[in-house]
Amino acid sequence: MKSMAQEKLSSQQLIDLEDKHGAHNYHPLPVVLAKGEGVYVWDVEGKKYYDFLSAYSAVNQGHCHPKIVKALTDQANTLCLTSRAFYNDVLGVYEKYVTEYFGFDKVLPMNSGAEAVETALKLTRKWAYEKKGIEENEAKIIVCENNFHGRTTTIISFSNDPDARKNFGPYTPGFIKIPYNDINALEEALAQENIAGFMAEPIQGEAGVFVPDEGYLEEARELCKAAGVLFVADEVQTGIARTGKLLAVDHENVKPDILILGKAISGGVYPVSAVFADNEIMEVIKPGEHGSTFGGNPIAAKVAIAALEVVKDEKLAENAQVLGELFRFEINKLVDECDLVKLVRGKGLLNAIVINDTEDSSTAWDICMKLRDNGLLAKPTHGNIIRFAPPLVMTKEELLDCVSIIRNTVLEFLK
Ligand code: IF1
Repeated sequence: MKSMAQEKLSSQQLIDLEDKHGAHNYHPLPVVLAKGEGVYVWDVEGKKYYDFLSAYSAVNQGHCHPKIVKALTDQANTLCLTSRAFYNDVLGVYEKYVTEYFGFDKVLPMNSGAEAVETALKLTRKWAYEKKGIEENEAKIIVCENNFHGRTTTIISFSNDPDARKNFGPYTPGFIKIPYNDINALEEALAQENIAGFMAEPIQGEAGVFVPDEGYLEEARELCKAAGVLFVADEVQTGIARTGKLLAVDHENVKPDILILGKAISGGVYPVSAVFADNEIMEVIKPGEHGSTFGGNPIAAKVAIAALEVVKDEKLAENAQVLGELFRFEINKLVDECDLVKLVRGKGLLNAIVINDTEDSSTAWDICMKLRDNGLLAKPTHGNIIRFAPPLVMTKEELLDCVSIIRNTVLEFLK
């Protein structure tokens, strides 16, 4: 008698298992994936799809990239985890590689994006007390409305998304919310007392791919510098070539004081995140003041080096830039052709379409269900917005094939 783990289960059986035994903290599109390769994924029944979400921009290098998987398996067969109680022969090599790759003196390695965001917040506060001279426990950090920086209690304390925040109190104090892409609001907030930092996504992903005005990031950086406030860029979703440059801040030649990376720094093969800063900031963290069991482990380090080499070797930023322009050009034809798609926006291969319906309508979801039937996987962010973020290894032919799937699905939807 085969155990359940051995017998081949159907999609529905697997959905039922998750429903019965797993917390219901997600509402996935009803498709059960079993294999991934490059821009493609296959479901349990063998149906092939284009992946147009890339695990929320973690799989920029494409599914199961052979070079990254080899780095994982080679290291996993050598030395998986030492903890930071001891040195190992990988971490220092990785730290040199990534700090030179992104142009900072130092890196603090963590695992998830939220952990890296929390690390950046702690670093900003500690710097404010020990270098800027703000009175202890009085530091304030400016954040933007409609932000998404992760799911920890402190991070959701400054979220204005009721789903992310409700009934998780009491909340962490010390944050000031301002409208995104509003330089005057930032200037006013910076004039307040005890401001330690300003943290923002260079493009607001979950909010619906909101690209700020040209010059916003540069002006924000200048204002922070003038005010003696740290500019913290959360590039967990926009980083690693996703928006057509290595980092989204590169579009404006802005170097943040603190850079936060996650997701595709590992190509989606292993949980890796990192916080970068120069010595004057990073030196406030002393031994025993911050850490993580798995942070910077040998597998994470080797996987991240391989994933970042792929970004350069395969010119993924350049490809994202070119294909992103082509995608928006083609989808704008659809905007002109039918009322259902109000607009398309984004940078590089981080894009979204706004559906011409109310936020609480099921239209965006229904369109994603039909896209699934037509062989393309995407998912709405909020209500009437569908994010489109394929792996950056996509070819022009594959992208145009996806555009025709999206176009035919929307037009079919109108019938
Ligand atoms: C979910 C989307 C949401 C992020 C930014 C930090 C983190 C994220 C800019 C935290 C994570 C993920 C989380 C995942 C869905 C996805 C997401 F925008 F990417 F689509 F939710 F907003 N900073 N984003 O985008 O990184 O701890 O997840 O590694 O929680 O549903 P993490």
